[in-house]
Amino acid sequence: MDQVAKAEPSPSPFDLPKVELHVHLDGAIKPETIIYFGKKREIPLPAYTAEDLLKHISYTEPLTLTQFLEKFALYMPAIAGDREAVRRIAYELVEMKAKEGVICVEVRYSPHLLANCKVHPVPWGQKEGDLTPDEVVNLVNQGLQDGERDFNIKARSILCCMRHMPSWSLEVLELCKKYQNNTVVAMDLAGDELLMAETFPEHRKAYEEAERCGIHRTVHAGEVGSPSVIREAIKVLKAERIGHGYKVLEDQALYRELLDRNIHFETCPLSSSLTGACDPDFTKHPIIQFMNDKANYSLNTDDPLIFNSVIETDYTIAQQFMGFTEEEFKRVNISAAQSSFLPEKEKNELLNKLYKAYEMVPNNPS
Ligand code: PRH
Ligand code: ZN
Repeated sequence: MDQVAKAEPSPSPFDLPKVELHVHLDGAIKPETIIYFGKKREIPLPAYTAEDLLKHISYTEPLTLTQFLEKFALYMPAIAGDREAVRRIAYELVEMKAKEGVICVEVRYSPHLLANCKVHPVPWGQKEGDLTPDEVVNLVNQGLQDGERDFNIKARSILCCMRHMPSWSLEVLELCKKYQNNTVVAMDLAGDELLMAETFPEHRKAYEEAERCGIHRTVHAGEVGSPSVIREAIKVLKAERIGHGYKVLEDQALYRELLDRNIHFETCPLSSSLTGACDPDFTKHPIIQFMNDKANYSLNTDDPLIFNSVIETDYTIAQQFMGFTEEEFKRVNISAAQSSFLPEKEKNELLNKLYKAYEMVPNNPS
C-alpha cells in the first residue's frame, strides 16, 4: 500500500515512552519462533525462513476482516498446544514491546485458541493433546512475569471470548476470576463481527458476571460492524473500552454520548486499513475526527505479525497522514494510561512516569 510504504519509520515520530492497550498475543509472534516450533513438532508450515514465512502471513493490500482472520490458521497449529511455545511467545512479546519503547502493555488472547485438550474442540484441527485453557493462562502469566522482570515494563493480560464460540465464554469468565490480578486485568470479545454480530446469551452472561465481580471489560465493536454493535457493547455488555469503534461516527448521537461518557477507543491505524474496516486513505480516517474532538483513544498495533509492523509504523501513519503532533502523541498515551485496567495505585505510578518523561504538569495531580 502506497501510504504505508511511504510511511517507513525514519526518523521516529515519537521516541518517548508509550502505552499499548490493544495487541493480540497470537498476532504478535516472531516468525522465527513459529518456524522453530513447526520444525520441532513436525507441523507443516507454508515456508521455513522468516522472510518467506512472512510473505505468506503478512500482506499489504486490504482484505476483509474474515480473510484477515483466516491468516491465523497458517501458523497457529505450530504454537497451540505446546507448553514451551505458549510461555515463550508471551515472554518474547514483552521483549518486543520493550524494544519499541512501550512501558506498559495489555496483551490479549483466547486461552482456548492456544490449547489443544480434548474437552474443548481442538481449534486448529491438530492432534489432540492435554494442554487446557487454564494451563495456557498459567504459562502466559509466567512468560509475561519473566518479561516484566527482564525488560522492566508492565505487562498485563486480557482474556478473549470469541464471537463464534459462545460455549467458551463462561470458561473465560472463570479464568478471569481465577487469575484476576495475576496478570489478568480484563475480558474481551473478539472475532468476526460481520459474520457474527449477534451477542449470544452466553457472552451476555459472562459480561454481566464480569461486571459483578469487578473484572474490567472491553469489546471489539464497530470495527467493521454497525454502530449498533457498539451500542450493545456499552449498554448490554457494560464495556468500559471499545476495540476499534470507528463505525461510531455513523451514529452521531451515539458518538456524542460516548464522548460525554469518556469511553475509550482502542484504535489501530494500520490494522483498520488492512482489515477493510476503514478507507485505506489515512487522510480520511475516523481517528482524525477523534483527534479533533479530543476523544479518549489510544494508538495500537493489533496484530503486528500479520501487518508486518511495529508500533512506530502506526505512529508514523498518524504523523504523516493524520496530522499528529508531539502534543497529540503525548495526549493519547496519557489517555491510554488513564484508561488502562491497572489497579489505581499502579495506574497513578504509570501516569507519573509519563508526565515526567513528557515534561508535563499533571492535570489532576494524584
Ligand atoms: N478484530 C477482531 N478479532 C481479532 C482481531 C481484530 O482486531 N485481531 C485478532 N482477532 C482475533 C483472532 O481470531 C485471534 O485469534 C483472537 O482475536 C484472539 O487473540
Ligand atoms: Zn483486535
